[in-house]
Amino acid sequence: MTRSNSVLSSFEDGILTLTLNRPDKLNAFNGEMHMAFRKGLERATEDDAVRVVLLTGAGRGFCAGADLSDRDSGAARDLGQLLDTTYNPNIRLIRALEKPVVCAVNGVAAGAGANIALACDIVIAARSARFIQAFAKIGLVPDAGGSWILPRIIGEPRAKALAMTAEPLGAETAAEWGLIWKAVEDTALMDEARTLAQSLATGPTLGLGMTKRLIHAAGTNSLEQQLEMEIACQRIAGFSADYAEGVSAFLEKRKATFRGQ
Ligand code: LHQ
Repeated sequence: MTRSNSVLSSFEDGILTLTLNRPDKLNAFNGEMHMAFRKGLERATEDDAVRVVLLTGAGRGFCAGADLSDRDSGAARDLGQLLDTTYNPNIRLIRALEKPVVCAVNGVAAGAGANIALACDIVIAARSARFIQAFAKIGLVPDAGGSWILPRIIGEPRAKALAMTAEPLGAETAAEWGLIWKAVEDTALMDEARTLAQSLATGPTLGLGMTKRLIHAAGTNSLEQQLEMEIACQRIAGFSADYAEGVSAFLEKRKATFRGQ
C-alpha cells in the first residue's frame, strides 16, 4: 500500500485499488487529491501489470465533489481553468484507459464526486449510497462530464430534473434507471466489487479494452462506422493469444487462463 495524503493506492493480482481518502470531508477533492488521483490513473494507463482499476472511498462517503472549504475551489476565481487542469484530465484518463474501471460507491456521491463515479465503466453502489447533482444548490452547472453522461444514460428529462433540483437519487433507483450497474447490501459492497474486479483482472484485457473503445465510439458513430470499427477490433482480437487460449479452453472443457494479450 502506498500512501499519498489523500488517495490510497494498492496493487494486487492485477487490480490497482484507488481509495479516495479525506473521510472527514466525505472525500471532497482538493488540489493535492486531484494530483494523487491523476498519478494513480497514469500508472493504470502505463503499467501493463494493471489490468483493472477499482475506485472507492474511505469512510462513510464516496466523494462530495469539490472541497468547498478549499481556497482553490472558492468563489471569484476562474473555475473553468480549475476544471481544465484538475477534473477534466482525470475524467479523460478514466474514459481513455483501455482497461475496466470498477467503481464501488460506498456512500454519498455529490457534485463532481457523482460524475467521477459515472465516468467509470462498471458502477456498484451500496444501497445506502446517494447520487446528488449538487451543483444547482451552489449556483454552478454540472461538471466532470456530468452534463454529457447524464442525458446519454438516463435521457434529458431525468438528467434535467436531477441537475436542476439537486435531489438525491438513491442507489436502487439509480440502478433501476440504468445510471449504474447495481445496488447491493452495504455490507456486501466491497466483496462484490473485489470479486468483479478479480474476474475482470483475469479476463482478456485486450478484448475488454477494445470493447470499451467500441461502446464509447457508438455514441457518435453511424451503424456503418461502427460495423467497420468492429471489423478492425475483431481482427486484432482474433490474432490475440487470449482468443487462441479461449477457444482451446472451450474445446478442452477447461477454464481459460487469459494473460491479457
Ligand atoms: C465538505 C464537503 C465539500 C468541503 C461535505 N467540501 N467539506 C466545484 C467548485 C470548483 C470547481 C469545480 O468543480 C466543482 C464541482 C463540484 O463538485 S460542485 C459540488 C460541491 N459539492 C457539494 O456541493 C456537496 C456539499 N456537501 C453536501 O451537500 C453534504 O455534505 C452531502 C449531501 C454530500 C452529505 O451530507 P451529510 O451526510 O449530511 O454530511 P455533512 O454535510 O454533515 O458532511 C460531513 C462533513 O463533510 C462536514 O464537515 P464537519 O466538519 O461539519 O463534520 C462537511 O462540511 C464536510 N463536507 N462535503 N464538498
